Amino acid sequence: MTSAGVVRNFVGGQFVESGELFDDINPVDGSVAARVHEADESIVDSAVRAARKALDGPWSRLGAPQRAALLRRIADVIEARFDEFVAAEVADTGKPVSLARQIDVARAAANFRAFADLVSATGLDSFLTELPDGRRALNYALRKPLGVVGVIVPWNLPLLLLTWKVAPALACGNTVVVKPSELTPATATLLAEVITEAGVPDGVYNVVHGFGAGSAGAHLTVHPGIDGITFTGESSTGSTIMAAVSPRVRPVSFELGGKNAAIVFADADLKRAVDTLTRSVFTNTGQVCLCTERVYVQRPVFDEVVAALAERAAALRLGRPEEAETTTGPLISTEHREKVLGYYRLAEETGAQAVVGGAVPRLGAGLDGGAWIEPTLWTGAGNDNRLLREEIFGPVAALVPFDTEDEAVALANDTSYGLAATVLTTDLDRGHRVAGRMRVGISWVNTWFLRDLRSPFGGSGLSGIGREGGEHSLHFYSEPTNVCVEL
Ligand code: NAD
Ligand code: 6OD
Repeated sequence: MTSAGVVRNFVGGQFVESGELFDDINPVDGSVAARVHEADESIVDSAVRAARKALDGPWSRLGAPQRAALLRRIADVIEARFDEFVAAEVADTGKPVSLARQIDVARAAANFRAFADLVSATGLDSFLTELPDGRRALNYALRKPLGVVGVIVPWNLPLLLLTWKVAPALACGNTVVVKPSELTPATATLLAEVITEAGVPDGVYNVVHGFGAGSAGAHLTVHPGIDGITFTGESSTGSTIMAAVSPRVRPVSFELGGKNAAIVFADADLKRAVDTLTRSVFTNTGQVCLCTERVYVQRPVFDEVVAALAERAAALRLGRPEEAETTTGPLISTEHREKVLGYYRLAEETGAQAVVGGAVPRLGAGLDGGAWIEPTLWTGAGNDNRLLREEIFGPVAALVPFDTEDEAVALANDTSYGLAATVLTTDLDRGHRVAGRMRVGISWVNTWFLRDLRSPFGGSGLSGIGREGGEHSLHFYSEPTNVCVEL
């Protein structure tokens, strides 16, 4: 697939070229990681047709235990080719090798195993019906796949987010056409080799490359052969996709943007709180939808938390992904850096103080063509400042003092997003109470991004529609048919 740095589409079990190629840029130094074949309308159409044919072919005759066995085999092959996946993910994103190993690729294998286990163990409703007139019936539900599912995913955790959707879709017997981000096409394509090697029939997993509007993404969303769309990305893109599928009334599952808050109470274990914030603000250079960008700190410990977090931010090591001491990679692209730098300028214009960072670092050694940016913390901005209202998606947070629990809850909930929150306290009653009052899909207490793949995942408000994870994924990727047998 990526031989000689060329990335192709994957349709009906074959790698497919097109007339148009675009560059896949390595954000570490701006070099070209690969040349990518962009899928035009006819390639997208052939991918959807291949998926439809596979849906009605031998794949449809496999039961859940057989599909689960294939999913486990996929996980085994990912692990056997672990280093290839790490290298591909790192070349596309510039993230530290350690991060790609611990989060991205490890979770890809875990996603396939989790949904193999789940689909093997989960039943559906059955009722013995006894009507007042004496008739009796057995009602039971069969799980049917949704059909051909379009899977559109972003660049920040490319393989993790792709497999989070592909694994349950295949577990439920669907076929998929996936559209990875134009910025990170490699691991979705490598997965095509793995899926074939694991013995999954041709056409079950297809990959089309390209951009959104006017390209593969948009072609997929308007294709009449698509039975549902699962999407992770920006809220505004979710809105465009919803409009594109609405004439055909297809189901959508959306995991969208966030403007996540952390609340630090004065009774928190401050060392643990600062450790947690260091992860929640700066992991993956702040490019995780769950990352904290607003930190509300109770006034008696405000200065101490600001100083300690600034010290941790200053100690982050920006550098080449393969160097052991590197903690922090570049942003995904220089275009994205322009957007993030717009907020650095906004901070200056609105009188917010950068207690650390605030600029583009000069790293030298061939890295200056990359998308590097300094991890940055601001004070002196309030909830009315766009710094605290808009998703920035960089290694940044604004810290704001508060006095009472009610005030902290009101500040944290004062947003149009609703993805995740983190509550830091040693008072467990308060932890449960405040976590439950957060208007979000995921509320953590004294931790961040600790995941159980059986639990519901998704967002409220602008952060999404629906929940995936565990049985919630099975609900989206399948449709129950009720059978009623009079006894
Ligand atoms: P994006 O919305 O720009 O792109 C995501 C995907 O959609 C890409 O594959 C892109 O090519 C495609 N796309 C863009 N326009 C399209 C269109 N008109 N039709 C069809 N497809 C289209 O998002 P991004 O910049 O790649 O990713 C960052 C965003 O993703 C952030 O907002 C982040 O919060 C969000 N995100 C959310 C979650 C979550 O679970 N809630 C997880 C990761 C990222
Ligand atoms: O952990 C997951 O399952 C998940 N969907 C994480 C999303 C992270 C956002 O960037």
